[in-house]
Amino acid sequence: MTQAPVPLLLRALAGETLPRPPVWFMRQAGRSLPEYRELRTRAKDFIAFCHDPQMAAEATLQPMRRFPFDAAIVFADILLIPRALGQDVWFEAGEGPRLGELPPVETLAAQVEASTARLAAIGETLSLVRGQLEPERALIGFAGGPWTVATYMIEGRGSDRSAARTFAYQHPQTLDRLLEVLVDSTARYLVMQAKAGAQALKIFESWAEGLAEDVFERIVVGPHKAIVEKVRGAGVTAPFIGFPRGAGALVETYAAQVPVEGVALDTQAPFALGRRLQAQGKTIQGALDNLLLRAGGPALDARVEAYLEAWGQGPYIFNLGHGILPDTPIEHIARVVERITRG
Ligand code: 1CP
Repeated sequence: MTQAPVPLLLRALAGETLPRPPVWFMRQAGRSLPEYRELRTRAKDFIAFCHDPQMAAEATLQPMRRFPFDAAIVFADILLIPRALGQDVWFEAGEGPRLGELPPVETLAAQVEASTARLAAIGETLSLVRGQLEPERALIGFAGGPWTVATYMIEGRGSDRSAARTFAYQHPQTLDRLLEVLVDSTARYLVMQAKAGAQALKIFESWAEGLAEDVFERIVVGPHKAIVEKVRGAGVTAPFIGFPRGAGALVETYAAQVPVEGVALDTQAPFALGRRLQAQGKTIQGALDNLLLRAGGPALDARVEAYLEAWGQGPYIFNLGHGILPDTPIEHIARVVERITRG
């Protein structure tokens, strides 16, 4: 019997430098694909879509059929957690997420155990996808970083986060307690995802920018450490990718303190910073500008070569610095993925 091949993504996260990096793209499932837009018309709304395992599995697999990506990411959203904790969440067509009033934190805390059961459909999606995905392609589960999720819960929508940051200064104890509740429910959710078939776990801290170092350590580093420790404590060995987007120089503080295997870098990350993290034993992921992917042309080709040269000598996962934009030409995606997988 021949042994199943270990997916390149998992080899990279185990610290291996490979002949070519594995590649996947944030938001690879979704609005840039016509087949996604067609599928989307069949769902009552976005939340119902995420909680329908058949449809969500189909959305997860669509980009895998079209492109030779090395990993799939489960179709879901970071805002499923606040909903599972009892705060209203809905999506306004063409605008984005909206959340109802923030319930008292202890009311949310009482829902932590129930929240995991309310997210069972995402586990079913993962099992369905794992059953259909080739063994050499990895399946990624994810959740939002507690601070990022808290910004939506506090602001009630996507925003510049100024109200949430003000809240962090004016009500530090309430914020810390809210983050604790989110750490608990997120850790349980990620354990459930790993048990259902997720082979790597990503924490999207999309709004980590603009925080002073001590605040960053308190509201980003601490909660991420706690999540990883809880998930590990539950016996899960799947590697983690942490994505403190916008953290700038504090990415190094993050990498030094959070026991994640992989650190995802955003578009501003200098080559030298990536190499330092590799030298410190982290696998890095990133960091192509999603605007450059959309723009295409010689500048895109040149930048792809530059990343391969700068980061290809250490453990590296090729990806974007933020998610694919809806109007990105499919040929641009195909061209970059072809270049990376050609080696
Ligand atoms: O109209 C539609 O079809 C919904 C658009 C959409 C999609 C396809 C939303 C609403 N979420 C998703 C899926 C999604 N969200 C995935 C699926 C897997 C993949 O990457 O292909 C993932 C990983 C997310 C994660 C997510 N949701 C993040 C973190 C990553 C990031 O982009 O920074 C955030 C911030 C969200 C919130 C959210 N959900 C949807 C939107 C439009 C937003 C952003 C709103 C804002 O700008 O504040």
